[in-house]
Amino acid sequence: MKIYDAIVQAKTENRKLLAILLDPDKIVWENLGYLIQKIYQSPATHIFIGGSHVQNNILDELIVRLKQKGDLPIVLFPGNPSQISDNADAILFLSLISGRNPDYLIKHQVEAAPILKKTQLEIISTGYILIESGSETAVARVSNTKPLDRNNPDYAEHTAQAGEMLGHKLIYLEAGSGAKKAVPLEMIKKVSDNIEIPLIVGGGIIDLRGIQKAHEAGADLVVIGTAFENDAEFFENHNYTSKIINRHSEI
Ligand code: 1GP
Repeated sequence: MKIYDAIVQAKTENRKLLAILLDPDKIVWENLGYLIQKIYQSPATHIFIGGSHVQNNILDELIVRLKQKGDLPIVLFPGNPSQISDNADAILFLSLISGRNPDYLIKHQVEAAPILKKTQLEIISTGYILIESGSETAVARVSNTKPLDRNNPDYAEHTAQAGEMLGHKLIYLEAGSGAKKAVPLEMIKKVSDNIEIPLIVGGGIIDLRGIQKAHEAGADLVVIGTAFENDAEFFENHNYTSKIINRHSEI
């Protein structure tokens, strides 16, 4: 089954999904074996890979190592068109629809198109919406865009709806990696209640309760990056009760 179809099916069945985000630039390579072991022992259903300055050779090696040890779907979450590896299973083909910078709305996508045409990657068009999170995040700085007001869920809803009408297959509400404040739960609920396509939420979620709350508010897939990066035992010794799909199932 295609990765996107499986996400839609999980949404239909109200099975919640969880992605661990790996930034190859931040990985301590000596510890990679241990890190991979912890990923496959965790409740994660997907592995996302992305970062700001990733080199392709590092990306390829990381994916090969991950695939040697397990079979979670590996989804590229690229910061720019150089971060494409045919070894992955899919790519979130992002358009930063909260921003007004044409480079991140369409220019990078035009550059990536001929590269993607040569790969077997499943391409998942994603409306990417950056939400203000208490201080400037790397994604706001690099993209040179202004995040949406975190106190205006209506505007986030309309932005997500426009993304859906434009044909995006996923909406990603992003507070930014290492954000001080995660996406407000009220905003997650408002957006989730008013779009049909699956909703990804990430940025600034630091504990299992935060994952669970985002799921309960309506996120179909939650992304956890920094917290796992800082502590590979993040998922251990916690009583996580949200309905995360078992990683050994068909996804
Ligand atoms: C960033 O949403 C992801 O793009 C994850 O953010 O690193 O804060 O978990 P964190």
